[in-house]
Amino acid sequence: MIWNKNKECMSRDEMHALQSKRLQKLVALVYHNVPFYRNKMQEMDLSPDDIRSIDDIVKLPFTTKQDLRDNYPYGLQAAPASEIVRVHASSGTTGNPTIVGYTRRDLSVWSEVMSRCLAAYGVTREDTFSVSYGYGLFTGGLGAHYGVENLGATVIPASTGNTEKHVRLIRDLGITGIACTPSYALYLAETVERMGLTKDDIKLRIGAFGAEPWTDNMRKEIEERLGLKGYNLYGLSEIMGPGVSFECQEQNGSHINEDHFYPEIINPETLEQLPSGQQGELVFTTLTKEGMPLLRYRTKDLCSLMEGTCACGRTSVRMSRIMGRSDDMLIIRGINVFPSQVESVILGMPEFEPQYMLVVDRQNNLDILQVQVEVRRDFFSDDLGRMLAMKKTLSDKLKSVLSISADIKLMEPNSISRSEGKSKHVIDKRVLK
Ligand code: ADP
Ligand code: K
Ligand code: ZN
Repeated sequence: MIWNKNKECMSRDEMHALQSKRLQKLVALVYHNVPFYRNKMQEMDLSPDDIRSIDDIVKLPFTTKQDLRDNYPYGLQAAPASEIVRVHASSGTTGNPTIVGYTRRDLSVWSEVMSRCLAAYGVTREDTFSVSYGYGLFTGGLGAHYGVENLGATVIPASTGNTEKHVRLIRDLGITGIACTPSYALYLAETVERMGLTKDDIKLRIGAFGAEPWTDNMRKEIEERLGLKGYNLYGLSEIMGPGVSFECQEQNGSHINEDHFYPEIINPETLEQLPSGQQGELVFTTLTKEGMPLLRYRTKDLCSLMEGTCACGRTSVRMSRIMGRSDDMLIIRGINVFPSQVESVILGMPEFEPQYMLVVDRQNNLDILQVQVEVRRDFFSDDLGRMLAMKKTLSDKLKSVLSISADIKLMEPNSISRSEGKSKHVIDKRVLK
């Protein structure tokens, strides 16, 4: 089903005109309300009048996560505080999280685009839909939640954790749809089997999977074991949250809600726009956002764009799967983790050498993060209690910075190898089959 035929099946000419009109309005807005953008444009000798169509977007400055960090917390906000009705946060590279404020209209756009995704997956008002992304500061939980409500299906705000209880709810309430990370879906399948149930005991038929990269093999396995059809759901907090793009029944690329989020692919080295079909870094401009609109935000996600009308009837540009990142961000249980966050915690504790290694693995379909760190010679002791206390302090600090638990392995000085190729602080053993 197509939620908003008007927008989703627009002719390319109409879309071009709509995007052009919206970009002009956006540029005028940020020029007047956001000193960061006004300064950047003035430095480039650019005035809002220079932007006449969406094709002029290449003249505009880029925005990076570092810019968000430098302007923490509200420096890039374009709407006055009285207009902001909700705030979400996602991980920053170090220290400060990224803060995103939404106006009432932003929230209604978000629900609209999420409803488009769900309708494309085949969700209807008859469905009971479990949202198993984390609720709270992350955009996953609440973002999907209001999309389900807006569509008119019944939402079960299950969030994450307590998987056995969740499985019982899935069975007892006849839950038909679920939004979660693909790795959590595999863990759920395992839990169903461990509880002595089969896919015939549950009624799940639709899965909305995202927040981390996954493959067609994972899709096949999840579909097989849970007896559902799994669709990709992509998004990021800076741009909105989940709902930026979605797979339709064709499962051939994810349709971008491009009347709201304008996509470009650039070469991450030269920053030049690349033609359709080529792989590079995905960049988004938020065409309608009021709270924190962004010009040409560099997602660091690597993928390609596909043009042409889809067999489903939608005319929007599609994006391929995310093939990797152009930075060192790791996604662990759907949560973004930067090695620099771990580094800053370790540098802040005199007990440790500035030597560490992150070892990421997937056991029983759950991501595991181990942090290996060298203890300074003068802090190394036979006193087990002291060593355990040191471990606990580090573990607590990491948990509060990363929002996920890490298993700490204390190492002797000089035991961590100093050069392991490109990202010498990360060993990622997860194989995306
Ligand atoms: P979310 O809660 O939607 O995951 P975050 O801002 O925490 O939002 O993380 C966004 C990042 O997560 C994206 O830039 C991308 O790297 C990754 N991501 C989100 N959805 C997908 C997806 N469907 N496939 C691959 N990676 C994804
Ligand atoms: K994520
Ligand atoms: Zn389609």
